Amino acid sequence: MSQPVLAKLEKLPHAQAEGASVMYPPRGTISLLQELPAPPPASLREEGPRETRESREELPALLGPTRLRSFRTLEDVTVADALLAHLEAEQVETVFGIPGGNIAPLVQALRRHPRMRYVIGSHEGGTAFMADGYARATGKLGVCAVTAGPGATNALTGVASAHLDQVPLLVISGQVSTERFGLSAIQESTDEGGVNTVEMFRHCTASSTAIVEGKSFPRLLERALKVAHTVPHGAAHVSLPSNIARQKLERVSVPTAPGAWRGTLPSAPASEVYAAFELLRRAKRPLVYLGSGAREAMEKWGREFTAFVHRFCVPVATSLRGKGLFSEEDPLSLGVLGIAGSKRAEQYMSEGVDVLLVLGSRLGEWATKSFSSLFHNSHTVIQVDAKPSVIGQFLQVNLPIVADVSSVVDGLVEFSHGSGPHDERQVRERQRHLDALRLAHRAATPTLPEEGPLKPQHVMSELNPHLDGHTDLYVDMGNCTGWATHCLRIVPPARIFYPCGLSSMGWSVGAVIGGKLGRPENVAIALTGDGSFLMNGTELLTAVRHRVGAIYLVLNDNYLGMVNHGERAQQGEYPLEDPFFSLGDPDLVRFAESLGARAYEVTRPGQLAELLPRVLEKAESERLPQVIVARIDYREVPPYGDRFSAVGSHLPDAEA
Ligand SMILES: Cc1ncc(C[n+]2csc(CCOP(=O)(O)OP(=O)(O)O)c2C)c(N)n1
Ligand SMILES: [Mg+2]
Repeated sequence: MSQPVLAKLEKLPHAQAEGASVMYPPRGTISLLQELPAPPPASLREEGPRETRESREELPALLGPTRLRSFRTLEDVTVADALLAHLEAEQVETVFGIPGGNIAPLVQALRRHPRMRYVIGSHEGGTAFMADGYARATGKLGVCAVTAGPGATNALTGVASAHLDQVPLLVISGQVSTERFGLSAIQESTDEGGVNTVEMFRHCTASSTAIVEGKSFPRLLERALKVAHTVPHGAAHVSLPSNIARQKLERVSVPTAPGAWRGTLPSAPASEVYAAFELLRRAKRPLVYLGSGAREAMEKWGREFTAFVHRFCVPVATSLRGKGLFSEEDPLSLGVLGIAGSKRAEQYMSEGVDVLLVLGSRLGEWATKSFSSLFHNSHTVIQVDAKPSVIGQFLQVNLPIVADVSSVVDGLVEFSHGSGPHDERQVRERQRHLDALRLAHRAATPTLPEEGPLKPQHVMSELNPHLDGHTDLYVDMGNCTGWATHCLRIVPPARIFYPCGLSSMGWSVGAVIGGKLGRPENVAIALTGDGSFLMNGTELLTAVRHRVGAIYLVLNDNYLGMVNHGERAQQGEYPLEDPFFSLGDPDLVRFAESLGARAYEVTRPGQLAELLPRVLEKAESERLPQVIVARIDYREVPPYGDRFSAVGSHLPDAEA
């Protein structure tokens, strides 16, 4: 915060940063007034509960970038209504899930709500994926509301997936009425009966809480929201018994704007950023490695960061989940370093790196090419992460920085304004080397045959020119993960998202719906395999019912291809054609059409390039899901490298 703003703040004796009983500065001292909080939902007005404002006529003021949080008091509302008022303050307009008796009061409240919609999916797992996609596309909270028992157990995979990918998600699961606890009521989800869903979610969320009476509800809900939003983001679960959801609250205080806990991560100490800057500036063979934890930083400082690395000629690689955070068309981009990553990133790394700056990557298996010894060629390692426990988990780190990644990027940029490269000649040499590396790899890239069977590489090269501007690509788990990572060149603001934390198949099929609903102005494309598509493909119906113009590109090889290839690489016993991993060759075009989607098939090189412009246009004009089934050559294997042989094997020797 700048000094003038601080000084201004200090002069206002009654101003507090946050709190329910904020005292506001006297009228006239502040020129900028915060906009009025939203009016109460029509349903609340109709039903009669009264709303009062805790604030005076004077509303909280804007002080530079600092906004005081304000609250309104709802009177005589149900817990379910209060919950929605909280979500509205978080600017959530869509909740995903499937109804059931034990979540009915919340679903009814959603149905009555004038500004929020409840998107009912086909399977709770799919709806949790939708909430995940919604959160990724919008940066807001993803919310999923499911019933007790099977609703919760079905949602589990999607919730775990979001949590492991650090996506802010709230899952509210229904629960039988508290007076029925211990009676083996239908779908009771406690220790005394059924599956204890609070315990179940505890293992795959950052917090899992049972609400057992109305008064503590706002506090517990707010706590769950804080946990989901605190960096690293994650999932939070709240179990809401039906009688508590219906309980009337005489008075409840509800915020009118998103929680103030966002963006409150500690900034890196200037001395540490300076050390990182000097190490990079003096390095002979530096490398910046961006993980998904650098997403916010790149969205904020991407342009400045690009200017910074160009000034010092520092090459940039990304993890798979960080793909596209730095333009892959930039001459300093080495692409993805990791499983199915780029050969030139690998080569640069194998020649030795004297300073490796890791921004927002925990360096897990995807990111390190199955814990490749390549990474041990780095002399000095700087790792920046908001979460201390991930620092140093794979590499010994010489300069650990526990802080907001944005603050480090911002700091590096700031320091660069005061000084140039340490050794201009060294920089020019590096530039020449990187140019040569790029040209050599370009020359070594095989050209694709124009005739013959459609290969996944054709699909990628025909898709790539359409991933421009505001396109969000949701990549599933399967061979599409490898193909997208290896072949696509992502240039921001286009974005690519993966479900690598849990690595669950079927994620993209739901995520693309949530993403498109959250950001309708963006083009939303799911890249998936036929097995994954079959897992969650009934969600097409959800997209049709809600007029979601999501695009699906299905790599149809009629196999659980990644597993088929992997088993073959490890065992070598069965041919790829063995029916053991095949999918029975269903007609995916007719399947998609039967659910109301538009569907197309491509079987030859060139067809996708011709079809895509029409499909992109139709997705927007018809607002219906568009499914392109690409019948690909099942024999093509993405360049997974050691991953196939590493499954179940020992770790590579660190000294190797
Ligand atoms: C929910 C889930 N089940 C099983 C797996 C293991 N698995 C990883 S990829 C894969 C095959 C995916 O098949 P498909 O979607 O057809 O993609 P392909 O690899 O054939 O392109 C399987 C079974 C998984 N990752 N997630
Ligand atoms: Mg397949």
